[in-house]
Amino acid sequence: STGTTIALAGNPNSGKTTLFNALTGARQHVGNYPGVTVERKEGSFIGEGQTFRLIDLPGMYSLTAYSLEELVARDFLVQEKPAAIVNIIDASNLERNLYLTVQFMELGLPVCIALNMVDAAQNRGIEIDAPKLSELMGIPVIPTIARSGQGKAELMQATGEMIDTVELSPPLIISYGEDIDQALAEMECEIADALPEASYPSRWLALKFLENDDQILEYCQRENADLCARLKSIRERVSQHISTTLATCPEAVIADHRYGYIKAIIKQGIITHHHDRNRLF
Ligand code: GDP
Ligand code: K
Ligand code: MG
Repeated sequence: STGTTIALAGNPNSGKTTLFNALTGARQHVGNYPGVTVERKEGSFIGEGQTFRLIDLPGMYSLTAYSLEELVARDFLVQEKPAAIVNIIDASNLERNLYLTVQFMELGLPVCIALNMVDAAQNRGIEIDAPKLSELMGIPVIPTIARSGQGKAELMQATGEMIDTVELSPPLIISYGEDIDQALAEMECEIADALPEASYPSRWLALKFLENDDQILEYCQRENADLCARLKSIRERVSQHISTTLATCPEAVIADHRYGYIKAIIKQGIITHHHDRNRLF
């Protein structure tokens, strides 16, 4: 299919395929990603004045790929660089789902949130303040019910507007504490110098390197073995220090700070719990 490419991405069971079906109807086809048995679903959404090529990516929890599905989804995002990610989120599990959102934003791709399953959340007494979440995250947040198609037109409209207005979506920069921030800055400079044509943002490569991402390690080794050795020694140094002072590893510190970033946003009154009085008796 043709048109601007948009990836539908999110945790497993957030409603990606349901939303994909609602948006594409019969205009879809199914294949496989090269060399693997992971299903590749592609379709088109035809809106007013614009056509989008939609990709229903396999479910993922993290951009550090642990499963084949996650690897396929991650590779698609970093290699094919879609014009936007529509990030489908289960409104009942906001904090856990936003862990992936934050990683998309760190990669620097434009992200529009489909706050899905708002019907199920409401039934459980959970209400999310979408405009406020949008303001605090700095990205569009559109409530949807993929099962009924509710919100799908608004979602595509917001995504189209985002693509049209975002010239350059600067990657989100989270502070990971002094040790890691300093190591990241050093690594970022090394990478920018040694791999000016890299297909990933330098800071993102540095972050993945500190997170011990096998594919990224192999990539750096392949592209520039000297660089890889220097990055390894920086990581070794910061790992030693974190191990001595905090008795943990860089990956854990990075995950903690990402959750800290998300918790700080959620704390500002994003979620309201309505207690169902009837259930008390
Ligand atoms: P995927 O794994 O992200 O592709 O998720 P699916 O599209 O397969 O959906 C997982 C389950 O959630 C299915 O049973 C869907 O029918 C259901 N589902 C999807 N969207 C909604 C929604 O907005 N509201 C409700 N109540 N259920 C939904
Ligand atoms: K599923
Ligand atoms: Mg699916």
